[in-house]
Amino acid sequence: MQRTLLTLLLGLTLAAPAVADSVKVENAWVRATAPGQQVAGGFMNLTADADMTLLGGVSPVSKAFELHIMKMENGVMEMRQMKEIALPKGKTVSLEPGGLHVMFIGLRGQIKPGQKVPMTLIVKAADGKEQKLVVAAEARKAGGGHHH
Ligand SMILES: [Cu+2]
Repeated sequence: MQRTLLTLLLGLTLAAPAVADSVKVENAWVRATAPGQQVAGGFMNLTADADMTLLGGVSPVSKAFELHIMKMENGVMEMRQMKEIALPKGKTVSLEPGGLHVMFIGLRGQIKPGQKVPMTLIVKAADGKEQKLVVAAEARKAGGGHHH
């Protein structure tokens, strides 16, 4: 009996560091939309405490959720879909206008300034296990996002 308990406790202690792999999400916001608009961009800063990967996500506000990047191609700004976004240990990855972002596609309704936009990000931890990250982003006016 005692031995079983000890094994169990040791097991829990050893398992603990794997659970510590996490991603800090800061300054999450979504660009508010005009009525009838079909897509919206989402932005945030992501800092992982281990080498992790952002795989995608879901949100109740849209039918689809994609990872995108804006890139200059032959003098034209183009948007490309990304299969995943690497989150290197300790480095803040900025999703911001003109660069990496998440995109809500097939909006179920208008996103108004001040509205909270829920989403669940799916990240792959250093140990290969997938984790869900619940994020509540605030909708801001189109002109409200300043470039730094
Ligand atoms: Cu996009």
